[in-house]
Amino acid sequence: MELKEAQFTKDFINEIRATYAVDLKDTSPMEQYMALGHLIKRYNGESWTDTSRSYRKNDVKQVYYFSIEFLPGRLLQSNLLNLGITDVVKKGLKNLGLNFDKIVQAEPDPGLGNGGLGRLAACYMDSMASIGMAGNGNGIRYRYGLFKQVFMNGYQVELPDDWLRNGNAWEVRRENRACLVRFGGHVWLQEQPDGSLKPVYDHTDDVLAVPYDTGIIGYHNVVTNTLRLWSAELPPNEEQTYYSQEQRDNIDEITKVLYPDDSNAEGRSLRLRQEYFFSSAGVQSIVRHYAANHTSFKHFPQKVAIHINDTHPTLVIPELMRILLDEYNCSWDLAWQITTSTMSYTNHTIMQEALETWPIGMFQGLLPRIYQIVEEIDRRYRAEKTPVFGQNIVDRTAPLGHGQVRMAYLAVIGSHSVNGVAPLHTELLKKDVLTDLYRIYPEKFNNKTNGIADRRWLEIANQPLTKLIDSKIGKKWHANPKLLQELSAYESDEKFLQQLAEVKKINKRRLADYVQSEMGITIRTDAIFDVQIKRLHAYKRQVLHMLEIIREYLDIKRHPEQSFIPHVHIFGAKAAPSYHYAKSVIKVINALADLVNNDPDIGDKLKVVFIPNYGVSLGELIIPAADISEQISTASKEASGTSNMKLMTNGALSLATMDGANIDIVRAAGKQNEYIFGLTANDVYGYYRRNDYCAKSVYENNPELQRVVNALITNMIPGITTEGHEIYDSLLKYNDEYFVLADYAEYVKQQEKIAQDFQDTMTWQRKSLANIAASGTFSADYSVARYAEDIWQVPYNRILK
Ligand code: 26M
Repeated sequence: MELKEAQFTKDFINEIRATYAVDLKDTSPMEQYMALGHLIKRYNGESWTDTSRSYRKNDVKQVYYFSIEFLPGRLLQSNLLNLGITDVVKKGLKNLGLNFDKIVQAEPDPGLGNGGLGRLAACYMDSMASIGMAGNGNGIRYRYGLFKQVFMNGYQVELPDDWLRNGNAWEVRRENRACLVRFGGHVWLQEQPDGSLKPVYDHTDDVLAVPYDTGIIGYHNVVTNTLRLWSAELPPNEEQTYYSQEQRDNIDEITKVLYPDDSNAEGRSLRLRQEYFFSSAGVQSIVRHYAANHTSFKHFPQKVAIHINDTHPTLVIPELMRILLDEYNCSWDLAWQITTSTMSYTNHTIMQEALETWPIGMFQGLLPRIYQIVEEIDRRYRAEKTPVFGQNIVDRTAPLGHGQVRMAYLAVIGSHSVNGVAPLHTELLKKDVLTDLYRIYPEKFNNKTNGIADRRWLEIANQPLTKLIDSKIGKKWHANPKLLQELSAYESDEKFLQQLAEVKKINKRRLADYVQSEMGITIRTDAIFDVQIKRLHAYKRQVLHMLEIIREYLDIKRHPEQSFIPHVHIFGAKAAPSYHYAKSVIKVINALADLVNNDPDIGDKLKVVFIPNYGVSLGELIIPAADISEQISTASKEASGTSNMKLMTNGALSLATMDGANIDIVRAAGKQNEYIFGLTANDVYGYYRRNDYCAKSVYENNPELQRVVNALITNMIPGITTEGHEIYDSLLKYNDEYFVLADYAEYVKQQEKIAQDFQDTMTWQRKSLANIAASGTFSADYSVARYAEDIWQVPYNRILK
């Protein structure tokens, strides 16, 4: 948009006066931020209205991306960037004597997601708007986001994330678009005068779903799409219904807090209520909007695509069926045809314990009408498929089985497309996790490799690097990130490689300052910054990284005279509050950090920094400073990973297993530019098949490994008696479920190679450059364009091949 500095300054001062009734000099950064947010929202209002109007006028097909999590990060800088007014606003604020960075930091970072799944949804929202696609988000407006993590005596403690405390500058409450969502009660089918059956409800608990919309601004293209998040409230009280405190609490509870577990489908009924709540409200509002502009539902799938981000929103399938059957009198066959043509599903995990199932009793009690519909889906599925495929496979794959509603199976059966998030992951879905359903519906399965919002992760997070890149290849890559490839031309330009090294130094300095001021730890910026940032999970193997630190520590202690390339090991990771083992790993890493960081024999050769409360904002600080990107999951377990892509685009070299999208990163950047080690997915499946992995014999045959692992139980690390034993036992007593010991030796070899290679700055920066240049292909712009072409069948208007 066009904006003159004088205009901006005037508007901003007016905004401050009108909102806070004080002079600018008496406002806090939070107030300045809120005023700026409101102003930008207002500036963009017209474009938001115009976008909606033009979609309606041209009857453009809409995508609705349903996700129980959205992790957008702070929006101020991203909105300024996409509107093209960053410089004007920065200059204006500076001339008013204000500190832009402080204003940016005052924005709360909405933690409405756990990790990869929620962040992916947010990256896709940005890209859909940026490539000019009619894509809307649909989710939950949690009153409290993911807990704030603090460490007390090295243990994780969870504090509430009261992110709405000062209001939310970007959202618009739209009470006039609210919907009623029904839970519980009784339902029976009553014959109508025309012979049809209509459900009649009795004693239901109704909840009002109120939408809060946030404009998602496209990059330099005047498109503003909508992210709609639903909040649960008391229904309007026309009949003066009395609500007991318990009833009020039950309603309040639905959108109060995000479930902090991203690995275990716990099966709590509140979670099921959350899932139906936003699925139902979202589908109701889609249908209402559609019906206001169309007379027949026959062409609904030509105008609407609904995407199911992991199984949590799967109830959109029976919910759309319900509305078509009960409210629009469609026949079952027509409703089913419309529904399956509309729905598509992405699977994000192959971990068995994350597959959602609900006990039938709970499901039926909470959602009686939806259950009837699921039963009918199940009955018809069995009737249709058994004659063709036989009883056994149909029993194994039907939506209902073993007393459970099986959400992933329902999602596959009710969708026309099922995709994994990296090529290996998609193959594993076909061969393992969903293999029976793949036999029945081979045509539905396809791959869509994840992508990231590189404008956020490079342009905003790493301005020094962006400037340097722009100075060489111009700015066209901002809208077409594959053009980063043009940087390859500079691989022998030593001056450029030197500049690249200097940029990295600047970013390391920025992180070092944060670590100094927040944690009181001094780190040297000429050390290798070895970074592992992701949720804490056994399969992600933070323990392997921890063993490496013990090895380095012992090494320095035994050979103090030997030269040692300085290392800083940086962790960021939240553990699910109920995940005992993960919390023990945090405690041990923190105890190890205390030991190492305070040992005078170690000095500044080795530092361990576990930065508390990792999230999007800290990612923006840490990622640009990384030399090494630890992507060390057990092969076959990480569906894709996306921090691997963010670190790559910021010039970090991957220390990685051949898992998830690491495989594709290696292919894109070249094996010589990464550090690859460990079992392959095939090796891992081989062990499963033969059942012959023996962690103990790996341990017994490697004396160095023994010394390192023994450090967990020999009081070398003060204060971790039980936690050290737990990890030790997971490796030796319980035979090392994630093959940590199997991969140890090769991992260490690569760590040694890294220490060697790091000393040759030119060669190192050349590898770094190769990663940056090849990273454009992992832009979410392309991922979303592939979804648009292959799955959603919707147009977009930026050319992306
Ligand atoms: C389920 C039930 C109850 C409570 C919480 C959940 C739940 C929440 C989040 C389950 C899984 C959740 O997220 C899984 C996730 O983040 N998966 C990651 O998705 C990324 C994007 O595709 C991939 O890159 C990661 O490899 C994958 O682990």
